[in-house]
Amino acid sequence: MNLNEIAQQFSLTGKIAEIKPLGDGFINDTFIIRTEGTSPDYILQRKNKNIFPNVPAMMENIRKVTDHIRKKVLAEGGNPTREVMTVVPAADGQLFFVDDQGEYWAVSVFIDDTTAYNRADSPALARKGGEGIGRFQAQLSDFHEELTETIEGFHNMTHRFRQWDASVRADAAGRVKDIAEEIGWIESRRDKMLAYRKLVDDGTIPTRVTHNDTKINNILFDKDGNVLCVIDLDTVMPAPVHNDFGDAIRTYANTGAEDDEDLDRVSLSLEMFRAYADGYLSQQASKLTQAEIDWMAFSAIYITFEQVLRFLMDYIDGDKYYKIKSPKHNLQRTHAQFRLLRSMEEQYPQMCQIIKETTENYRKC
Ligand code: GN1
Ligand code: MG
Repeated sequence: MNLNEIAQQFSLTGKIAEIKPLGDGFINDTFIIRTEGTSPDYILQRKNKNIFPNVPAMMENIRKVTDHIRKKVLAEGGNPTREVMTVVPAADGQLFFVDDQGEYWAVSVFIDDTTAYNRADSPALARKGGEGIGRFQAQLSDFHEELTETIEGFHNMTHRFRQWDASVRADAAGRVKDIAEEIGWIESRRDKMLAYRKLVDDGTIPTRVTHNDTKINNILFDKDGNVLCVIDLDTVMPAPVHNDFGDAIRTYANTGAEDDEDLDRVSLSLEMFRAYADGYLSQQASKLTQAEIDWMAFSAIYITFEQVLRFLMDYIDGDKYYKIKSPKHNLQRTHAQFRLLRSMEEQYPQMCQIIKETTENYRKC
């Protein structure tokens, strides 16, 4: 089936004018469906079934979460067609369509007049981004329906190390012998990372409903620079709030690119860190527990470490998970994310101080 035939399986209004690739996600394939006249445009996605083993359950998660947020937006007098994703069902009422190759497709309404960024270009934008994720988490704070874990142990380091040990042992692509140094980066931090996870497992750090993939390009900003809508909801699951904070800092506060070939461009910007933290804590400081606040700065280290591990593990596995643009792309990503991790480790005391001051500031209000 071609893209046009697939798009026609969904309940679209308007006649399809064209379908073109969109964005640069690493997992799903994304297209925009342009329609004629005044009908809305749509986002068409081939969901990666190798990575999401239960796409129907994932779409059901997204339906529940977007229904919940839509009610909140309506109650606040907002615009429900722009401030939350709208999933478009297939003609048979299902939230997905399976094509003749067994591939899973889903459609949502395209929200126009928005901007997506790959990096925060100003502290003002970082502040708005933090505020937007703080609001997103707050909107879901009273969401109590069941959610499926769409990717097992997504940010669970115990699980990640289990996968890691198996990958290194299997050495599927024969690359382990060339990356002893990089493997050492992972091993030397193993205990520290597992110690954090223990606090989640024993309940010291609570679990709430979080996004889990808050890199900056998963957020749509309006023309005034405010967060309009949080997209890419495939990984919304119960998890510590830290995942969203840490993953956002990994992109908002990186002075270089995620896969920068010039490592000297990569570092953590404390200015962006402060701005994002300020926006986030303006929404959440009074709602989080002290343990959540105490581990907030560390979460940037944790998630960036996890990203180093995941990129390197995919390199070891022979590039099975992430889309790559060159043969050593996953290794390049590993190096760039490790440089960011080192920069965070060096500035960790300052990061902690910023979280402390900002929290006190908002708790006083
Ligand atoms: C993937 O799909 P995308 O590009 O938004 C990945 C994230 C990684 C990110 C790295 C489901 O996000 O976990 O942090 O790439 N998503 C999944 O940039 O694995
Ligand atoms: Mg994305």
